[in-house]
Amino acid sequence: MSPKPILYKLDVSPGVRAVKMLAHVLDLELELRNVDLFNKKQFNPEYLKMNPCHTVPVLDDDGVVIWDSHAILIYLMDKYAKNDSMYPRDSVKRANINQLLFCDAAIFAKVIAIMKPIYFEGVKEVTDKQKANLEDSYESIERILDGKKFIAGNDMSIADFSLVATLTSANIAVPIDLKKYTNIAAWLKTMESLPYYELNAEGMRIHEEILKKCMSQ
Ligand SMILES: N[C@@H](CCC(=O)N[C@@H](CS)C(=O)NCC(=O)O)C(=O)O
Repeated sequence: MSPKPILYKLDVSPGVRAVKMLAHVLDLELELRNVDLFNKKQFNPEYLKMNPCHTVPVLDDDGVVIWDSHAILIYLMDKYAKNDSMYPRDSVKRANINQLLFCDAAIFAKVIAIMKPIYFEGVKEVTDKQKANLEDSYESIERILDGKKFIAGNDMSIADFSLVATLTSANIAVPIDLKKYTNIAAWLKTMESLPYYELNAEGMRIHEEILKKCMSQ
């Protein structure tokens, strides 16, 4: 029998939370190993050999190493899903989900550009430009969700996991106006009602605590 896939992680990371939610849905047990990003353990030579980009999450599935959360989600679906509803084999449906995963990666980059200076460089504020950048993404997501229950349509997909993790982290730095973005509000409510949503919420709360502490010191 193959060993459990190993997930190198820290729960503050949106990508980690997305992978944990999918693993839960797939009923896939992971061996969880924390990587202490706050003490720069991701720069250890051993870790860099596995992930030259020094980030979490990393999945090691019996020697198959994947170091991007979106790629991990796709891999887990292809390898472990009993049905493909969250990442259909149909090429048009798949292209739609792929573009949403890339959209998530772009929003995530905006979030990290805000968080890193606050976490590591003593910055205390989010600039107007950073706020405007995220607002632009909120507007896009609001438009994408128009007339849909989930981000890719009426079925939940892996893109919902990526985006809910990223947007709930973004919301900590630049609050999402749920009265203005009513489609986002409805979608968040749906996601929050998932029985395993705590896998996102827990890490997000830790993230919020650390961020508030950094900004008030
Ligand atoms: N595109 C990557 C980005 C992952 C990423 O940047 N993770 C952050 C944590 S939220 C990280 O590990 N940062 C540590 C570093 O850059 O050294 C993914 O989706 O997995």
